[in-house]
Amino acid sequence: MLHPEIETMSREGIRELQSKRLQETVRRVYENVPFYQKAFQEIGLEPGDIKSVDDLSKLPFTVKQDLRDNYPFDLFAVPKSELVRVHASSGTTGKPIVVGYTQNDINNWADLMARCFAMAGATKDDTVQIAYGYGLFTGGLGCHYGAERLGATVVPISGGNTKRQLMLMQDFGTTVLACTPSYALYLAEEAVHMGIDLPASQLRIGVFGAEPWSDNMRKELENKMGIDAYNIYGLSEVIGPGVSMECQCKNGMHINEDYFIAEVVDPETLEPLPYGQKGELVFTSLLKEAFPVIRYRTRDISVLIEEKCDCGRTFVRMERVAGRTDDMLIIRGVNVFPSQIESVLLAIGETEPHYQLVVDRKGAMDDLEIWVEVSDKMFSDEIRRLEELERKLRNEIQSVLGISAKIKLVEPRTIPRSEGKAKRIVDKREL
Ligand code: ADP
Ligand code: K
Ligand code: ZN
Repeated sequence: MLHPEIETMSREGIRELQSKRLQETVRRVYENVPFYQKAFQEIGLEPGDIKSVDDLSKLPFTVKQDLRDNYPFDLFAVPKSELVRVHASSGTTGKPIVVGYTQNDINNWADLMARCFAMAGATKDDTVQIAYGYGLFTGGLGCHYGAERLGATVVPISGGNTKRQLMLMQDFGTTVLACTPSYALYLAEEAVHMGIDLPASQLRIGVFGAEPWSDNMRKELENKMGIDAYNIYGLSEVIGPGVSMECQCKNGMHINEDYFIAEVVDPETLEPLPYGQKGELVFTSLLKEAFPVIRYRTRDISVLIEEKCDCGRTFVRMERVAGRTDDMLIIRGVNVFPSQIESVLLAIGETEPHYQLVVDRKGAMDDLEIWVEVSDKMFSDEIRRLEELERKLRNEIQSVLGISAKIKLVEPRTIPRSEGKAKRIVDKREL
C-alpha cells in the first residue's frame, strides 16, 4: 500500500477529512466561479450552509451541458496564469469538454495514480509500458505521471504501432501494461501471430480502463498474457484516470475518497440512493484547484459497495460500470456521441439526414461503420463521386472525433425509420 495511513483510515476519519475538504471546495467555487455562485444563489445556498458530507445533497448538480455552456475556461476556479495544463474529452457536439490543472493538481493526480499502480501491486522496480493515447486525452499523461511518481521505469509509447509495442515489451522487459482492455486483447492476439509467448515474458500486471469490459474479458486477458488484470476508472471532468481502482482482491474498484466524494443517485428523480443500489454515479472533487466539480453527474451506472474489503482498505468500492444513461459510445477508449457524427454529416451536407452507427468487434478491435443514405441521383452517379464523398466523410470524422470509421453510403430508404426515437446505434459488441 502506498498511502496506508489514508487508505486504511477509519470511516469516521474519512468523513472528517471529506467534510473539511468539501467546505473548502464549496468556498473556492463560490468565490471564484460565477456559474457556481449563481447556481448557489438561485437556491438560496450560502457556502457556510455546507458543514459536512451530510449537507452534500443541498448542493446543485453539475452536468456535461454546463461544461459546454462554459467552454472553454469559464468553470475554472483559478486565473489562466495558474494553469499548467489542459486536457479535453469528447463533448456531445463539435466542441470538446475542457479541463485544467494547476501545478498542485498535477502533483495530486500523480500521487493518486501512483497509489493506483501500487494497488495493482506495481513498485518502483517495475517497467510500465503506457499504451493509452497521449495528448489531449487524460489516459496517457495521467498514467505517465503516476508511474513516474511511483518511481517505476516508464515507457511512454502511447497507443498503436502494435508490432513495435510487442518488440519493445520484450526487449525492455515490460512488467506492467497500461492501456484499454480492447487494445490489450489486440496486443495479445498479435503476439500469437508473431510467435511471441507473452505468458513466458516478464509481463505480470495489466492496468486496463477507459471503456467497459467484463470479468470474462479479464479471464481471457489474464490467460492470454499471463498477467493479473485490474480495472481502473476515471473521467476527465473529475480528474482523468484514477478516480477509482481495483485492489488485488479484484472485487470492485476502491474510490479514492480523500480526493472525491462518490454518490449514486436515481437518474430520474436525482434522489441519492443508499449503498448497494444501482444508479448514476455522481462525484464531487475535494482537492482540485483549477477545475473543481460539484456533484458532477457522470451518466455512468454503477453500485457502491460498503462492505469492508479483504485488502484492508477502507475506501468504498464501486462495481464495474454497468452502462450509461445517455447514448455515448466508447470506441477504442474514445468517447463518441451520435450527435457529433450527425453534425459532421450535416455540415458536409451531401448526404440524406438518415444514418445509423454500426459498432462491432472484429477480432479484438472495435469497429465503427457509419451507414448513411445518399439521394437517388447521387446513388446512380459515378462510382468515383461516391468514393470521393466517402473519403471526405471519413477524413472529417477522423479529424473531428479522432477515430477512424468506415463509411457506407447506402441507397435511399434503406435505413429503418422509426416512429419514436430514431435507432441510431446498432452495437453488436459483446462484453
Ligand atoms: P478516460 O480517458 O479515463 O476514458 P474520458 O473522460 O475520455 O476519460 O472518458 C470517461 C468515460 O469513460 C467514463 O465516464 C466512463 O463512461 C468510461 N470509462 C472510463 N473508465 C472505465 C472503466 N474502467 N470501465 C467502464 N467505463 C469506463
Ligand atoms: K473513455
Ligand atoms: Zn480492496
